[in-house]
Amino acid sequence: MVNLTIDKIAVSVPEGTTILEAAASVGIEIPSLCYLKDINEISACRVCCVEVEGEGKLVPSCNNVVQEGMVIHTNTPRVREARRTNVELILSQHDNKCATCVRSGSCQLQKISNDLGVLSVPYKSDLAVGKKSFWTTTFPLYRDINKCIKCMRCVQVCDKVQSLSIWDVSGSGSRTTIDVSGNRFIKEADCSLCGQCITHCPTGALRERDDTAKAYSALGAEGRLTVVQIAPAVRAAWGEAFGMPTGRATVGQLVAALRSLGADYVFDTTFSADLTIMEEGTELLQRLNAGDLKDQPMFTSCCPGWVRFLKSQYPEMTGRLSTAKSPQQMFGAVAKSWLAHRLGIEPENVYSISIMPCIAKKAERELPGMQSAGAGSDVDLVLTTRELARIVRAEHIDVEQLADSPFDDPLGNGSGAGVIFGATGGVMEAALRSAYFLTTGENPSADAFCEVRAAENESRPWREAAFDLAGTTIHCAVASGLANARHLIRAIKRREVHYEFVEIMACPGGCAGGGGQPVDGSDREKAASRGGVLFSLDEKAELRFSHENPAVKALYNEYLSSPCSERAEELLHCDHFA
Ligand code: HC0
Ligand code: SF4
Repeated sequence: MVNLTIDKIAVSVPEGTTILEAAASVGIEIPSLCYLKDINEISACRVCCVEVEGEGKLVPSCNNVVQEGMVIHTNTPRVREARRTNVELILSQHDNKCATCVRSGSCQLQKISNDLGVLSVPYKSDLAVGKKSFWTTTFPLYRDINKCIKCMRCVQVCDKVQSLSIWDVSGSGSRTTIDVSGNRFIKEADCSLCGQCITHCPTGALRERDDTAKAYSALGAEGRLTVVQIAPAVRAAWGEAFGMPTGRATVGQLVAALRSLGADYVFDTTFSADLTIMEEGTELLQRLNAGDLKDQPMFTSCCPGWVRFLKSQYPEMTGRLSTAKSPQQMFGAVAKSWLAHRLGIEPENVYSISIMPCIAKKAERELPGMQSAGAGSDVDLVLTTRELARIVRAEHIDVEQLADSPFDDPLGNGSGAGVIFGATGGVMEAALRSAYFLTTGENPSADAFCEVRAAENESRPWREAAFDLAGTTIHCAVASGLANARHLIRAIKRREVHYEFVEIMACPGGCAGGGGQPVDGSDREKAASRGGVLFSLDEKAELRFSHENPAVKALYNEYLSSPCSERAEELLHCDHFA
């Protein structure tokens, strides 16, 4: 252990600990703008500088490790002055229009400026001008060069966590900025649209395409039925956007908010997650029986960030994806067919909106084959959790005061198995619960497969487990984060490992950590705690098996006849090569 003093407090920490971490261990928060633990420890912003007795110069605390006997001061006049100058210089190259910024209130630059009492910037404003400074693209990810503070977080997250290296430094001197690597347009780069660069950006330089205006006009439209679906992971996180702790705001309150915004029906994506299990589980057993999984596994296909990744990085493996559409898309197809039929309305008069923790879902709705109900796109509009929160705020809805409202029937019925889709390992677990039933005719214990839930400190960057289904062993693997997925795919291709069924989610922790989820500017990774909320909702659910969902059964009885039937294939499956 190393012993030192920070702000007159005696501290003892393991060797190799940074000054910033040592201070945090005794509750002293050193501000920073660029630091991300293990991902970006480059002291680019110099905001985390501290004074070390005996050293002439200030030192950045994020990448300097503690030494025995050090005496450190984290907040002296000299430190504050240096931080202030650094922040003022950053502000001189930043578009400081907080009133119209999507990150106002959760921006780390805004917070540090306020904390330091910066009321004016003494340096000449030097913003980028010219055509490269404004993106006019309709791509679901949007970048504002004049809000970029060159902290390098997006570069490092995309590189280290997602292995895609979409961003890079461009220009030099005072014109240094971050741009799409290789001088490409973002549409041409292989961006998975995971949105991790957005959630790790300390300012408003990166954000999703704003589709809230379309939502306002849809929610207010006469003569059309507005049908909203809520994704599993949204329920764990949406209250965070209103300063509430993870899991505090309930999904019932979200349903109530959507009703007061003008939604005609509010349904649950967990319904179609259960439907996905029926279709994907049946496909798995068919492929298993046909000998198709002898060499390579079947991959889950419900995460559109992962599907984009596989198609761009390993196109030769596209055929390994399940043909089952994602729950979002199955929901849209069912809403504009079976639901419209039951309600006696024309499918064209249904407008379907989904609330997703995800950016890639905005692109998924536009893919070929996602118009299968014959009434335009099966899903008309996708809003992220953050966009929904903006609408709720604009409508002055007091979230804490909302009373729970139930989902509508029949597409509001979902099982606990559907809820855990939103956490890494959840799709696999839900699928195994029903695959067990489909092969043995009996239900397993609902927790029989919880081994596939991600655990920390794995020796490999993915989790594996094997289960016996009526005498056949199914080898499974689960990965989240695309760099982890890449490791897994390489091992599969090199035949170092063999699995029949593999679940992959693009975002670390699964949709709970999705790129469309709220950001609070704290740098705390919330995927695990949000996932915990989803697993506990499943534990408390009356219905824990997808195949027991009464609405799913009714859909098969009245409309589809059976999983993977001709009609089910038409509506609920897709051709990934299209
Ligand atoms: Fe997910 Fe989904 S679990 S991808 O993360 O499968 O976005 O929450 O909605 O579609 O259900 C996201 C979350 C979904 C879908 C579901 C799947
Ligand atoms: Fe990289 Fe994901 Fe951002 Fe695309 S959305 S640039 S893949 S981090």
